[in-house]
Amino acid sequence: MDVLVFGAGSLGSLVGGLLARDHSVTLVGRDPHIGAIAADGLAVTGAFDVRVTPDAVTAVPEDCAADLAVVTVKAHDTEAAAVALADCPLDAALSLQNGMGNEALLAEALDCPVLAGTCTYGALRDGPGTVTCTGVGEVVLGPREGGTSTTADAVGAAFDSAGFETTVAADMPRRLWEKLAVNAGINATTALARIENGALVDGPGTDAAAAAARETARAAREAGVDLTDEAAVAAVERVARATAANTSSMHQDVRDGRRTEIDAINGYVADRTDAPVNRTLAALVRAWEAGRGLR
Ligand code: KPL
Repeated sequence: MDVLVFGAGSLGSLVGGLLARDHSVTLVGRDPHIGAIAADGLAVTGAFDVRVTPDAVTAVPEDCAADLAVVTVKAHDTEAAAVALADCPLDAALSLQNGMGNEALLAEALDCPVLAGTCTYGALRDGPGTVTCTGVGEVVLGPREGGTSTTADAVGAAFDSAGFETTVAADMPRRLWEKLAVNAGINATTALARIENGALVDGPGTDAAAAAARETARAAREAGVDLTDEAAVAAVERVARATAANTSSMHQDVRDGRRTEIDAINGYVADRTDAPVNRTLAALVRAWEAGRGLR
């Protein structure tokens, strides 16, 4: 498959790097990371040990036709991604982003089926031209409204052949809410406490993470999606364990002084239900962003 990965941050680099083992991949991202990949290739370390040589560019190329665009930008950059990809002849697009509503934004702009996806691989970018896989999770993808499609099956087969733990799912709306519960539990808590994901398996932050996940499950049920408190809390524990060595994406954002995805994660939950834990986590991360002039 010809695959365009839009957003070569930590997760996009890991996904693009692993896909490049079996597919023709173009990574779209920022310098100096992209310049280093264009010059010397991309090293994927940690749970993998591979060097691949995908095309690497800082803007969507003129000839951007692809079988698949994988969107991995931060939730607040989805609109910009949709604009950048709007004129590309694509057979399919797949969002592997945190937060809710990304697929709908992409579908408004793109003239191809847009699949929903979740990815629980831990990814850490430690320097230009390298990405470390700090935990092997799972890629789950499928039609964004649920059900089955031949496009989802073909994209699932492409991830599978590149060695990803892959599930093609018919219940993506529920899966997206479950992933939101994982991010609501892990991301802000690890960012505020400056801890790795594994510290939430059994530590002083575990109850706060579980409470944020339970509130997310309630918001899901109020939106008509059947996600139990137990399933949401179990998903947080499972992902914290599988990605124990990972610095969550929000922790990386705070560490590096960047705007976070707080609005699309804990803020999204707090806007939808009575969610004191998510409201507090969102307020604290927003206070940090405001202090840094990031909002
Ligand atoms: O999605 C993630 C993130 O950090 O944004 C997890 C799966 C929690 C891995 O850290």
